[in-house]
Amino acid sequence: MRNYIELPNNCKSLMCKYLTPEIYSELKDKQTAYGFTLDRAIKSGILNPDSSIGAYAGDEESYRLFSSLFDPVIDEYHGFGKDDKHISDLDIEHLCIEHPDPEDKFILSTRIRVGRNLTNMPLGSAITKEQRDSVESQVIEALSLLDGELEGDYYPLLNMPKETQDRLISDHFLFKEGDRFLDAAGLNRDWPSGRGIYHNRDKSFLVWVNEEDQLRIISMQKGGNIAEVFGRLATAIKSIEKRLSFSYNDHLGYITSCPTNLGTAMRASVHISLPNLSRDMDMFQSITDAHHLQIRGIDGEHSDSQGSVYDISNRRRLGVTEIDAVLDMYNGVLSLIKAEKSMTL
Ligand code: ADP
Ligand code: DAR
Repeated sequence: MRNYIELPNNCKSLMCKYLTPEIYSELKDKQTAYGFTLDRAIKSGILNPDSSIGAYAGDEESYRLFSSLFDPVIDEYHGFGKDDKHISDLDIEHLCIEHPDPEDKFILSTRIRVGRNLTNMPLGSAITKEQRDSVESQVIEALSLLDGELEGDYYPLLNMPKETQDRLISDHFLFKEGDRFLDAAGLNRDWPSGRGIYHNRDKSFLVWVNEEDQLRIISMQKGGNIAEVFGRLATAIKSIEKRLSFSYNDHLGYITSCPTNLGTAMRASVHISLPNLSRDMDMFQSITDAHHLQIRGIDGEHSDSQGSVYDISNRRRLGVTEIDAVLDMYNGVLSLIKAEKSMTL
């Protein structure tokens, strides 16, 4: 066991910022009931100095046992203190919004997802192959009971034809493979065993199994009917929660592998075309900053935008409700569309 930690020189992450030699010395010999250690929590950030966060939890206990590191990381990312309480609200009646782009001039598609992990199980970085396969079986069983619009089938990644997998990824339905951050965090161990995707007939409702979190519950469709996408997701979560118990506490909300997803674990996004506004990225960024939004490329995290189409989503996930998170995105999209219209030649 090392008595010190040598952080990478060009390390940009919050983990590097807050992992002082004193905190490393305090935490280095501790391990959770599932045997998860500080060294495993920070491995992704050590091997990937360009990480923004640089640490993953191996279980719910990690956030308590390694709180000297996780608390300042969570506070800086979410603006959420160690004594703050999280409140969840998935009641569709509380989302009073209009269609932001009724003529479908700007918004190509809308997607809202939440991450979930099962209680009484370690998270992906600490889980064993047997436990992960058990999670897959429990989730398949719970999803098989869905009916109506949510009815669908589960497709294991194991033995999935490569062309099927590639098409699902390129069509924005399936997670990518080989993310180096997840790899270094131990989240890709035993790949592809235990991983797969459930979806309904028109792929408007999907569930990823055992990627970064044990479930990513996803509602998505063409166009900008944000209320409809949220309603489908809220209904699905309520149905699935009748059969599965999700890891949650009143401080951190829904427990996730990455601290950025704690709380609501929700990312509400649109793919939106902004050819005029994207000529003034300072103005573009000022609008997204004002509404606590992230700008991403359209092929998932760490991808570049294509042409003038951007993935715009909420950044705040902890200390806000699911309704607040969707409203962050909704209000930001209204402002972006207003700015785009004002710049139309
Ligand atoms: P996550 O929300 O899990 O972080 P990513 O950003 O990695 O997801 O994206 C996962 C997949 O979902 C990618 O293929 C991405 O293109 C797709 N995606 C994300 N948002 C949208 C959207 N609004 N419309 C269509 N596809 C989307
Ligand atoms: N790549 C890791 C995690 C950043 C947030 N994205 C997630 N959780 N997919 C980093 O520290 O940059």
